[in-house]
Amino acid sequence: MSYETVRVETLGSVGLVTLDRPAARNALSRQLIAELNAALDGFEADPAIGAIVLTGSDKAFAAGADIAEMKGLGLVDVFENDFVAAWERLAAVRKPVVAAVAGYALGGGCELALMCDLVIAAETARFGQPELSLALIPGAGATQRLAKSVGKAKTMDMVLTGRLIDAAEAERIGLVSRVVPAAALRDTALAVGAKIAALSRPAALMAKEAVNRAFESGLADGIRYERRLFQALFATRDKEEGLAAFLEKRPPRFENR
Ligand code: CO8
Repeated sequence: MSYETVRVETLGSVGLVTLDRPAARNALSRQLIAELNAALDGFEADPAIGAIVLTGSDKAFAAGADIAEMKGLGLVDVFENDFVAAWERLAAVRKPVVAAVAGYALGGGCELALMCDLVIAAETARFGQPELSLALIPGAGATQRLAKSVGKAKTMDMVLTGRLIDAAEAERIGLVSRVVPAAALRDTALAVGAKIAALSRPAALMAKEAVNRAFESGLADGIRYERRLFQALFATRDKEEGLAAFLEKRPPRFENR
């Protein structure tokens, strides 16, 4: 597949997708989302890939849904083709996904970051949900995912006032995992991806699935789910290898089995 709005690279065991529509600050057009999804499908299916990094440019991770594309669409148009549904592909990726955010992550751009498992932000990152200024509301999950990750007070502030928050505030409120200098963003995210990709694959996927369960279920249900996945890992060879390597004071050699 040839791509026009994203760049797709394989760096060892890490798949890197770079959003690449500089003239529109990486606004998330239908074409861009389709190409992003194709890249994600490819990395999901590739057994050599253990983690995915999603990034944008120095200026913008993504400035949100493509406003020009939405102009002129009516309710029946967006309802009939279930506009926004295609965006959820990212949230369904089973391999761990690291977002590396520099510059603006606004509207749907902030929502894409929220679908990733870890968000690493450059000091230049700015997060915001400015949809109300367009007489819209967030449509790709922010009212739910943002509220679950940072709570009601900050979510209402971001959604109702459209205030942009900087990287330091984003880290303080738990929207991002780490903040690094802009020059170190790509290397840090790739190193995090490589570290995750070197783990036992079934254990990494089950860990992601178990943490995500916390956002979908009550505590007792989530704890039971975690316990079953934890127990399931006793069926893998990697579990024996991981424990043996620790006891023998050597690095593990995982087979992803
Ligand atoms: N859509 C389309 N084009 C855009 C977008 C966008 N979201 N953002 C920027 N552009 C375009 C501009 O129109 C401009 O084009 P041109 O050069 O042809 O005039 C070009 O990108 C550069 O933009 P600026 O000159 O404004 O660049 P600045 O660096 O001065 O500012 C900003 C950058 C702050 C990012 C500014 O462009 C901006 O505020 N953009 C809009 C942000 C916004 O409102 N985002 C929310 C969109 S709505 C949304 O995301 C809802 C998601 C719902 C779910 C998904 C539905 C599918």
